[in-house]
Amino acid sequence: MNSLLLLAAVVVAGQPMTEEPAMEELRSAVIVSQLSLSHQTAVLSELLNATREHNSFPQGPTCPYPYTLVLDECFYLSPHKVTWEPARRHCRGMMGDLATPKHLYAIRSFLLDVAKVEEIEHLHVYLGFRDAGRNGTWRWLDGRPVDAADWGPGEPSNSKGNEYCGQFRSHFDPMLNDIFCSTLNRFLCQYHPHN
Ligand SMILES: [Ca+2]
Repeated sequence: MNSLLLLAAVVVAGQPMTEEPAMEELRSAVIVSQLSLSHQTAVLSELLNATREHNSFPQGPTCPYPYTLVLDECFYLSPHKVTWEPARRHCRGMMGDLATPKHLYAIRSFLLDVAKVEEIEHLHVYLGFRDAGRNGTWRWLDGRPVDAADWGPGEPSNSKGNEYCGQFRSHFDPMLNDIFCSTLNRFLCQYHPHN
């Protein structure tokens, strides 16, 4: 034990005095480096949390102009009135078709909002459904049958035997109506980027 202490004393005594400031500098550098690492770890941890938070609210789809996003689909409401076929041609000319919305009540909300902004009571618009065979079989343009529960009160009425085009009435509940294809209506297009 004594010889160890003696050896330590010799070693310490043998250190040139000039090395002590160097050791201090080294110690300081190590401490600074540790602090820096600790700071970087904290910053990285914050970034990781922010990324997790961002990913839990992923950015939804967006719509190209002049379409508007309603839930996860893109729609365009015409300001002018035309008959059903020109309405469809217009929609197909803008990378879409007459609308075949998945959520009719979201469309109702959208149209009621538009009506409020335009200071009108309600909106009648063409949508993408019809009785193409004129035999009472109503389908959306995407092939789905029209749900019987979506027809307005007393509809489809097929007045005078020739209402073959689909209309949406924002102030009715449910909203769908069959109407003459030659009626002038505003219309709702839906964006289909792969059409
Ligand atoms: Ca009708």
